[in-house]
Amino acid sequence: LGSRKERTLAMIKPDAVTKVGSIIQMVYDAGLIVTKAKMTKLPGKQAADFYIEHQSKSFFNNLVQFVSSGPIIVMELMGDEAVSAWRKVLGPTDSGVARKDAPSSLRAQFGTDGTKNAGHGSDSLASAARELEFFFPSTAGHGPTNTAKYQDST
Ligand code: DGI
Repeated sequence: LGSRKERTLAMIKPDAVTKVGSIIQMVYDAGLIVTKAKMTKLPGKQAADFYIEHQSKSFFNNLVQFVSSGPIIVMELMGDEAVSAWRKVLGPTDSGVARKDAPSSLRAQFGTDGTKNAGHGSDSLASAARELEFFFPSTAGHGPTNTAKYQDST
């Protein structure tokens, strides 16, 4: 009892890519492991697709513009309650709030404000499944249904 292995999708956003060393240290310090990782760039259309649940929000355009503004690093993390464990490492969504409420969190240390907030983590097991498939699509048995998803341009 008590041990529930999960996978989650972690993203280092463009403003924090140069901090990848410190951030991977935070992953392992939290008891999680990195099981997949890649550096890539998200064109605006794919960023909008990734954040589709927020399309009606006032901050949507800023969000999409920001995450597509430069390279990102996406990782599959694994460990006990990885979804909530990684979100605890991230800290509050707004980096200004994070600096007050969780000063050692990733967003407190490496983010700037409510938009430029250094990192992302899936918020549930269901979104983790969707987001991992988005960045690390399983090819076996899926065929053409994968064509709408992110594809590396390299
Ligand atoms: O899961 P989170 O990233 O912590 O937060 P979320 O899923 O509610 O929102 C996704 C991203 O959208 C978040 O990392 C930053 C941006 N965002 C959310 N709420 C606001 C926001 N950006 C601005 N400018 N203002 C907001 O209120």
